[in-house]
Amino acid sequence: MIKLSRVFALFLSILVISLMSNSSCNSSGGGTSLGPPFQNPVQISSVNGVLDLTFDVDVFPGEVDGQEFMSAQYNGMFAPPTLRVDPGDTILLDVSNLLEAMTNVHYHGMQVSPLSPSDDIFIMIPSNGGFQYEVEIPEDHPQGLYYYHAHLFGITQFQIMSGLSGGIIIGDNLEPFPQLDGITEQVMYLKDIQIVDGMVPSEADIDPSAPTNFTVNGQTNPVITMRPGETQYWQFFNIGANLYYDLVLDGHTFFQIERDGLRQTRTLERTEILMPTASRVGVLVQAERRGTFRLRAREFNTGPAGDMYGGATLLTVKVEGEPVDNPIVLPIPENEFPPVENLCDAVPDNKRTIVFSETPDGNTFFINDRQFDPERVDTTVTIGGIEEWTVQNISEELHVFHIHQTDFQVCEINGVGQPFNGLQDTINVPYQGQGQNVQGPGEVKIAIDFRNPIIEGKFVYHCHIGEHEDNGMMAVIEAVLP
Ligand SMILES: [Cu+2]
Repeated sequence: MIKLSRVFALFLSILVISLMSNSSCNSSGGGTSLGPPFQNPVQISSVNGVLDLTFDVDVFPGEVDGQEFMSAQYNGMFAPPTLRVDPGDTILLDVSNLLEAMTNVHYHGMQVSPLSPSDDIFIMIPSNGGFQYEVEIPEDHPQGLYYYHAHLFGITQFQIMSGLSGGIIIGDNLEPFPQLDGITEQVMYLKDIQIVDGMVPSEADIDPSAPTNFTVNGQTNPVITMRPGETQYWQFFNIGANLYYDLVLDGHTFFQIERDGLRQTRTLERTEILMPTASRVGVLVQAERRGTFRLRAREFNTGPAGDMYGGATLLTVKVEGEPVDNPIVLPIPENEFPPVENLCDAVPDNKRTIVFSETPDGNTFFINDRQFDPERVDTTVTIGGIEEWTVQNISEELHVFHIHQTDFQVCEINGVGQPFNGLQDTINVPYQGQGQNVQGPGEVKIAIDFRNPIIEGKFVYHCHIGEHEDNGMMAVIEAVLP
């Protein structure tokens, strides 16, 4: 939602853009000039089953596309390390909070205990305080793309935009596919940052529609070089505060094999991938022919009461040199994918309806007519079952449903049955009246797995658009043993 206080600034910036003949403004296709060679974030791997690290959370200097800024970061990195762990490992994360505000860390998508000192988002680390997280990853944990981020109600949007989010990769998602042995794997953090007077605007002043700086791993339009016929595995992490990414790679098809830390049931061939806030997607990319190709986030509108994100070039692929001998044959045959249980086929143990709504000014957000209250339990589930939840959106902008500690399968969108592609932990919920033949609320029907006893305790489900979550669109769920 565009805040009125921002409209004038937006008008001015549009005026400036239109006056600049050779603009490379960030909100209008930014980074049109080629950036530096692409760099993966630093990786830190577990040793002997333990990943032991310390994060100093403080205000550090940063630089994006030639603009210097100061923002809250982990160890001085806007694109902090990718944590590499295996099922059965333990993450020991010692957080030292040197900010003036409180903070905490959530382990997004991971099926781990929500109890302290594990993935407990009710922990609030005070200014000049510290906390030692100990997150035990079960031996049977799915392998794929997860992430860590600040999750402190009321300032999550601000802290994530400042830089407090980074990737976690569990195990080896390519392991079932021997033909992919040894291919180049790239980590791509999709993060944007708004900079005003050398700082991220305050929580109240961030407007998701305002001009922003799109980055990949903190770089602006970095360049990846590939040989004709070469196949790479690109791991997209949408770990920014608010934005959807509607991704295209000019002249190429994405061969999607993973979503939200979970292998798909088969290769999904896509010319476009819509990544809601907080989603992760793993794709195989095969360089088609010599040339220069752009990975772009297309302009995206979240609805009549929503936001408009300008498009941007995220990175550029230069395909050059000698063609590779014997390119890998894509897509991967369906029978090579390990089987996944179809949760939509199960008879649900319980059915619930969750309603997302907001005030007409778009500044206050609700789930089932209530704003978030950490002291109240909104939903109690009995561990051991699969539940069918109907998530309704009666507002005129999109929302992103996310639940902690578990995953779900999308069974229907606006009453239309969905193909079984696998499980996920984020889903876009259409807005009211979206689509040609749809009257009434946007509606997504999902089957959620509540069988793993490790989820015992209190956690949350919410809209993962930071602005909405911070302004009330979050609820407490308690999973109890029967
Ligand atoms: Cu929302």
